[in-house]
Amino acid sequence: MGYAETMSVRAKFPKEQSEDGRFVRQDDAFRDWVRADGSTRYPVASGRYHLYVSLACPWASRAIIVRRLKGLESAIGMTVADPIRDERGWAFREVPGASRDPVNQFAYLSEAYEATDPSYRGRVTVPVLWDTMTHRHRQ
Ligand SMILES: N[C@@H](CCC(=O)N[C@@H](CS)C(=O)NCC(=O)O)C(=O)O
Repeated sequence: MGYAETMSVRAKFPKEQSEDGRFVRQDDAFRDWVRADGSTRYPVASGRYHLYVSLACPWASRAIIVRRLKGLESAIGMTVADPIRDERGWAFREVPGASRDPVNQFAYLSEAYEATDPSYRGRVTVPVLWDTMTHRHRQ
């Protein structure tokens, strides 16, 4: 007998629950590639992209590690969100280990999603790679 059959569970993310109660992660809505060969609209360019992360997130931590290992810290800026979240989601504020957003002055990461696609209704997640030229973000 599965977990969903034995307990009445209210899903944290109802839109991401299958009929039989399993968590089905939302697809990335903004996935693209930064490439040097001209095959995408996102060329390799120092200073063009900015990474928004939370140190509390394993996916974001992976992006932070790759940025360090590839020696990209001076080419890609990074802003860390407050790990303590309320219902408004990831926030950029002056608290220990986090900071305000020096690039777009976003108070909340949701503003990056709103700027990219005002009709987006999914969850607002880190990491986000922001393109300062097109003013759009990639996940
Ligand atoms: N699509 C992202 C997902 C990352 C993700 O789930 N991040 C979590 C933190 S670990 C998040 O931001 N969650 C915010 C929320 O669900 O409201 C990826 O694979 O990089």
